[in-house]
Amino acid sequence: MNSAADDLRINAIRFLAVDAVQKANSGHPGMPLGAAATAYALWTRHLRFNPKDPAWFDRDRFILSAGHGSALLYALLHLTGYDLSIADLQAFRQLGSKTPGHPEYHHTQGVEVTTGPLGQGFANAVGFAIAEAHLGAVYNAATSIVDHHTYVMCGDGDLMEGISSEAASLAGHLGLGKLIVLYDDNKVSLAGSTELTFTEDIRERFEAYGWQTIEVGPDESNDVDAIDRAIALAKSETSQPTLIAIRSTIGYGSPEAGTFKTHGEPLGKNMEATRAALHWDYPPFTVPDEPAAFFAAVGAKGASLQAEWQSRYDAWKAADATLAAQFERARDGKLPAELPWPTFTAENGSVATRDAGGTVMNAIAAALPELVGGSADLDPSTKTYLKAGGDFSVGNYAGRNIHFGVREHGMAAAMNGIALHGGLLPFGATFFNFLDYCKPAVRLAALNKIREIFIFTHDSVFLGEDGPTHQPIEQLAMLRATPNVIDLRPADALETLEAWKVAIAPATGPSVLVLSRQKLPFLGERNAEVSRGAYVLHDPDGPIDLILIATGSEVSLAVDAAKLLAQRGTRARVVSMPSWKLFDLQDAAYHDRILPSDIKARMSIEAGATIGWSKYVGDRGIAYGLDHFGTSAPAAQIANEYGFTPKHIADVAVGMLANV
Ligand SMILES: Cc1ncc(C[n+]2csc(CCOP(=O)(O)OP(=O)(O)O)c2C)c(N)n1
Ligand SMILES: [Mg+2]
Repeated sequence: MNSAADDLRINAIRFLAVDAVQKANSGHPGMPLGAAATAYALWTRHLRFNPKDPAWFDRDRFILSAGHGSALLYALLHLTGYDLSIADLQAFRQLGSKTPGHPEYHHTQGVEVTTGPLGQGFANAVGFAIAEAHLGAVYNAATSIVDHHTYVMCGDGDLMEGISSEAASLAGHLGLGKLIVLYDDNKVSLAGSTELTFTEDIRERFEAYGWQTIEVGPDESNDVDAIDRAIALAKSETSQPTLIAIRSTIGYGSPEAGTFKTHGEPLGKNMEATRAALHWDYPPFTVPDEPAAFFAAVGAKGASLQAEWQSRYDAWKAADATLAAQFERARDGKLPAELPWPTFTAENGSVATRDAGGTVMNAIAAALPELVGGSADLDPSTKTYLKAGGDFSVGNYAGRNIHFGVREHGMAAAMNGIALHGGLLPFGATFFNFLDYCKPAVRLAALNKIREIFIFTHDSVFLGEDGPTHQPIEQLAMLRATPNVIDLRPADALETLEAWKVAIAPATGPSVLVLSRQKLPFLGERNAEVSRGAYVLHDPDGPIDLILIATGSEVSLAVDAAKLLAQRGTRARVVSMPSWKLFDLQDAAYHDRILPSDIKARMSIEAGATIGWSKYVGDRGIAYGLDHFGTSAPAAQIANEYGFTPKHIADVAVGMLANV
């Protein structure tokens, strides 16, 4: 049984949330009404946070995976003293407000990660917990400076999404004991009862993954002490993640409680009845004095929690200034002044860019300890294993190679969590075609403006025999169309090195390295200006007749075609364009220097979808690519079949010249 004070405070959360939804005439009241007691127990009795310093490094992380319940989170942030006013709540879902429809990382203090696409927050949380475990193993010494929990609130929808299975399986395997999921088990989702869709035994499912599971029954779902006990039990289990299933009632208090009708519509005509049922006699957006003072005190406790940590931190820092300097540099997202970059010369011969990438990563790894990551069971192929890094595993959380298993989506979402936790720079690798298996998380990395590195190898039909199921066609176009993503498709080992320099730099979104399976010739010692997106690789003697623009493995093909053209008396410039996004960021003068506006005969060459290339080749030019699926055959046969040969390219270019 709750005290009257507890009930009043829980109602304060509930009604701030539903009043915000009502005023916006848009949003989701059901989840906040049903899950407020859970949130209350967690936030007032367990969560360690400091509203006055939302970036306190050792705070517990709270992730609302059920992002549609944003009003619940905003109510908690307001009440506990974050920078979120009643006016902000009243501006819920309005243009430019701090209270967007779903929680957005860059908009609202206290929001750890943007959520809304169901399942993502759950999988992000696994990354947060990985980061905590790794940093603790690396940096904690006599004193622990990284020692906190990752809490998630999720709903049925999160656990229905496939990504939660990947992430939960990984978390169980890795024994992430400080990960605690509060599952709002209300047996209703947007369109109806879960009887329609979702009837497996969730606890058995999670136990099979290696989780501890706890249930808070229907009679206890608003009982603060019962929820409190469950959380305490979850914390006491340190070798397994915990799922607490709280058998709650969606829309609690509303005449339509327990039905999907409360999920995503303002209470409207049911508002008065809901207020009456929960004995809430206050006008909209009113917080009575006692709850206001109570929540303020809970928030204020954060300052002393942080101060206590700070004194431990100071002692830790004094004991090992070098380690502390490394920690703080990585925490602040800064790079070392110098890194031991490898060099590539003609003597290296032909090198697949995936191999060059592996060489670069391994060369800088020791000097860049924040670089952690892995692949979706492909590192022998993606060449992304850090040879001296050790494996992140139970008993060795200091390991830097994370074996994500065949779980691309879970991998990418976990990377987002690792990056947003702070202190680390994650990478993740798979075949380029399997970008499709992690696209939703890549998109959120872009929306969150996360600095992290995706490494996609086997980047075109020239991967050969595995055939069209594995050969990417439309993936480059998709990445280039995604805001904030930096596309990088280097042409040789030297460009791969330069691409890595771009990728680790503090950026406004993820970098994507698109690398070849096949060997590519060294294109000469030069200033490979990957950071400017495109540069002139080769210029003919005398005035330019036409420009060949190519990316990645097609750049050497363009060079060979230019040589053939020269023999025929046609003077071709070759532009290597490893990144559209970076080129587009350059000024008009640079654009005109690389692609002079008076030269209309321009041909792009790329073994992928041609959509978008017209912006560089213009309406007189030709975009040469692949607007169909590939085929299973050795790469040389594929090149012949699709006309990716110097002779054919030269012929097409000459034909273009005739028509300009
Ligand atoms: C990937 C994805 N698919 C669909 C939706 C749309 N959607 C938002 S909430 C929801 C139902 C979620 O059900 P549940 O998690 O049980 O939340 P509850 O209704 O209990 O609040 C759906 C389908 C979404 N946000 N993300
Ligand atoms: Mg539900």
